[in-house]
Amino acid sequence: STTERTFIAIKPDGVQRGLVSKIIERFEVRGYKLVAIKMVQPTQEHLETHYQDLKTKPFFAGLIQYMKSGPIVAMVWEGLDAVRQGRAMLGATNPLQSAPGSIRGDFCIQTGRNICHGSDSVESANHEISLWFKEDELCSYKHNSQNLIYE
Ligand code: DAT
Ligand code: MG
Repeated sequence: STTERTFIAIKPDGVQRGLVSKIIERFEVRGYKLVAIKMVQPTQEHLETHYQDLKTKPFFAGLIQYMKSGPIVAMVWEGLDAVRQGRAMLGATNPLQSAPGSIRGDFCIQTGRNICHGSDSVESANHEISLWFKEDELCSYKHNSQNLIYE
C-alpha cells in the first residue's frame, strides 16, 4: 500500500560526514513522503533495545559504542513498498557488497561505518517507529505530488 512506513536513520558517521542532505534527498526525490524527522543523541539503553536481536553478536558492543558516539537523524518515510525499497536504496549491510548507486554503495566502505539504518520488515518498521517516535511526532498529510507519483 502507498501508506507503508519505514524507519530510516542516518548514523553518527553519516551526520559527521555531512551526508544528511544527500541521504534525505534520495528518498525525497524518489517520491517517498517524509512523515517524521528529528535529530537525537540516543542513549545506550535505547540503542540496546533497537538492536536487541543482535545482542549475542561479537560486534554488538562496538556497534552500540559507534551508534552512541554522536547525534543521529531519525526519520519515518512513507510510500509504496517503503520498507523493501528503503533497504534497496540503502544497499547491502556490507558496503563492499552494496551496488554503486545505493546510498552505502556510494558513500561508505566498511560494515561497521555504514552510515544509515533501514527497517528490514514491515513488522520491525512498526516496532522501530514506535521505539523512536511518539504518536504525535508522526505527521499524516497528503503529498501534493501523490497523483503524479502513483497512478
Ligand atoms: P542492517 O543495518 O543492514 O540491517 P544488521 O541488522 O544485520 O544490518 O546489523 C546492524 C548493524 O550492525 C549494521 O548496519 C552494521 C553492524 N554490523 C552488522 N554486521 C556486522 C559485522 N559483521 N561486523 C561489524 N558490524 C556489523
Ligand atoms: Mg538490521
